[in-house]
Amino acid sequence: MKTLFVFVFMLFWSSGKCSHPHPLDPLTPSELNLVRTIVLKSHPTSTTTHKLTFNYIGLDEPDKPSIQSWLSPNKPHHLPPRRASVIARFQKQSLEITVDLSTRSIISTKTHKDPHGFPMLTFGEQFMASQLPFSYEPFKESLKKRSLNVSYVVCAAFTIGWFGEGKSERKVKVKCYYTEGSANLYARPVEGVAAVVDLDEMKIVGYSDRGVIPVAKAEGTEYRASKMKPPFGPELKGVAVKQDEGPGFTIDGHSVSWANWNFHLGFDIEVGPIVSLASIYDLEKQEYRQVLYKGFISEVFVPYQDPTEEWYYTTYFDCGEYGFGQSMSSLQPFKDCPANAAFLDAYYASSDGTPVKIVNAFCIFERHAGDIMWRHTEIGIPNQVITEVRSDVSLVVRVVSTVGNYDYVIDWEFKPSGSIKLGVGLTGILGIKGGTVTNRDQIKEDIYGTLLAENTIGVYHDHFLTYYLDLDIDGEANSFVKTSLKTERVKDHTSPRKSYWTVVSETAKTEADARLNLGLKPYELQVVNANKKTKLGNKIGYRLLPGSVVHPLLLNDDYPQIRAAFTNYNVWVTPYNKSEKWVGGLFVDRSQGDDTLAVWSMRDRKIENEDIVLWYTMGFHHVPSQEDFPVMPTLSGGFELRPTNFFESNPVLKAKSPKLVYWPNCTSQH
Ligand SMILES: *[C@@H]1O[C@H](CO)[C@@H](O)[C@H](O)[C@H]1NC(C)=O
Ligand SMILES: *[C@@H]1O[C@H](CO)[C@@H](O)[C@H](O)[C@H]1NC(C)=O
Ligand SMILES: [Cu+2]
Repeated sequence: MKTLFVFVFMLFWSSGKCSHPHPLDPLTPSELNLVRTIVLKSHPTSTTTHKLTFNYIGLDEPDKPSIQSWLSPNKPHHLPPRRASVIARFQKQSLEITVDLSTRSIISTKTHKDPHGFPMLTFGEQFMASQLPFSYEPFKESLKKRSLNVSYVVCAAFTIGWFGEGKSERKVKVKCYYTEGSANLYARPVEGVAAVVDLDEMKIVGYSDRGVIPVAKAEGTEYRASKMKPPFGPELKGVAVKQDEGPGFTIDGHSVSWANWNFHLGFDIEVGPIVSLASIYDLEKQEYRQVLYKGFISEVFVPYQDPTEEWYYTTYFDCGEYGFGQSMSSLQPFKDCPANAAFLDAYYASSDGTPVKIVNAFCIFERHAGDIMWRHTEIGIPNQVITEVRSDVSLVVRVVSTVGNYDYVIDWEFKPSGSIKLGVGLTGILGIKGGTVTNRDQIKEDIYGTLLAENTIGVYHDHFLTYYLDLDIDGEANSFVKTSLKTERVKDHTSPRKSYWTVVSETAKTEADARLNLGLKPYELQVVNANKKTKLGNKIGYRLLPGSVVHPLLLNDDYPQIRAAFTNYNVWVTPYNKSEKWVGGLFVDRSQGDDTLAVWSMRDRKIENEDIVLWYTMGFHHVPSQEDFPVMPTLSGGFELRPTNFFESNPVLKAKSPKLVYWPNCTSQH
């Protein structure tokens, strides 16, 4: 057997070095520090009585015209003013502050005295709240009652939603877990015990112990390789990646170019990765053409389906409450991403405004999955067999956001054919409830989940991911075209066939025309530029190919669903409005549903031949199974944006297949 020379390499890219600044670049550590200094200077009491908490600091994006003029080749390349958006908690009020970094000044401050909802929870706030039970006597009593050793108890803060209360306070519930003998804390809740914490006061204002429910045993919950006992398997063989000519992409700051694609990769503490200004090179027109002005996951809604006292409020908004960007994990080279990946770091502001670095927050790699870009074998011509195959390569941008127990693998995949595939993988640990049940035979009433192990119930839940997709197909003025596939009966007797299907297209005039539920009827959904046509007269467009389609199963008047009314339809289209970016509203924690996409869309604005935004909700209903325990094999879903009459013909007709790479001292490869 030949020994393969395993030669692998990694590319590390460090921010700021010799790169060209871009107006959409996320705030740098020094910019975050400057924002902090400017805001604290104008809120002097923050150092004494009431501390100021920075719940959000992000780039206040320059408006579209100034980005466009910065991009245009004949304008001078001075950056539009750098501005930051700040949401802070100060003296029990939420502040919305805009800071100008070049003039080092505050441009505006808006105080939200009694908002319906509160800002995102910082890691600092979550940590402080989670420590409070340990100095709270009734909690110590509860542990004693259960014979639990306090040194193995860990706690975490959970958002509590809104259930019709008139005035709501900024409260969370703190629940605890047992870590003795296993790192899988989520599998071992100290069920029935919860402390209510007022985040502004940072103290316990309520406490309940609803009786002893046994903590599940440690056995069978572990997932660390070092703690596993034989037998091991299945055994998987390795493969190495080698690119003699280096990677096919270049990264300049946050701008990425690869094959026929260019885009900018940004970051936000609330929503995570932001892909902007994606454009594709048209071989025939000899120019780059705009596809996506901006795309990101605006919200991830995860309602659990247990209505009992301990669980009814468990209806998470992972972006607006926990920060999908803040929760991004450092990617592990060779494991989270292949050997040919390059990595980028990200920075966000902590509670006190100081920057925190997420090392290897993004990875970017070329995917050689062994797939076929296109092919044909022709045997119809006498005495010849023609076979033409082009192998596919794509570029993937990946992040993993670990929101407590769950890990979301988020992929943006660019294909030379013009498709953008958006992938979502769910893995990590289930939301688990403790119980007295040890076998299914004992279950008499609904336990709202699946029995996964003794005293361990995986609670039913959903994951809804709502994507913000500001497609600018060959320019800003776009329309949304909904094409139904309709069965027609052959009326006269000209054909032996009785039926066929054809298409009926309709351009959405206002927002109401574009609210759609998918999966029930066949639709072709397109964002088109009606002002530009192909040579043959077809409207230039991009199509939304839905993947994992889900619809909410909660009642429309249920409180979590009112807050998440943006999931009522899979598709919505709105006219572009800079402030409509977070689909659940500006203040999502304990929100009351009065600032969601469902409310904005009620204005029924004109969306024909306008700069429009497509909102798409995909997701999963999750009935846990034993295979999801103790850690869940990745469950994948996604959708695709695909050019449709955007090009004059197959844009990869003349694509060259990737060159073969030879291993040294190896002849068996060809
Ligand atoms: C609790 O656990 C710690 C750490 O293992 C140990 O040192 C301590 O003796 C334990 N306490 C009791 C009461 O068992
Ligand atoms: C933009 O959206 C916000 C929030 O929905 C709204 O208050 C504002 O009036 C909108 N602006 C325009 C020009 O429609
Ligand atoms: Cu799930």
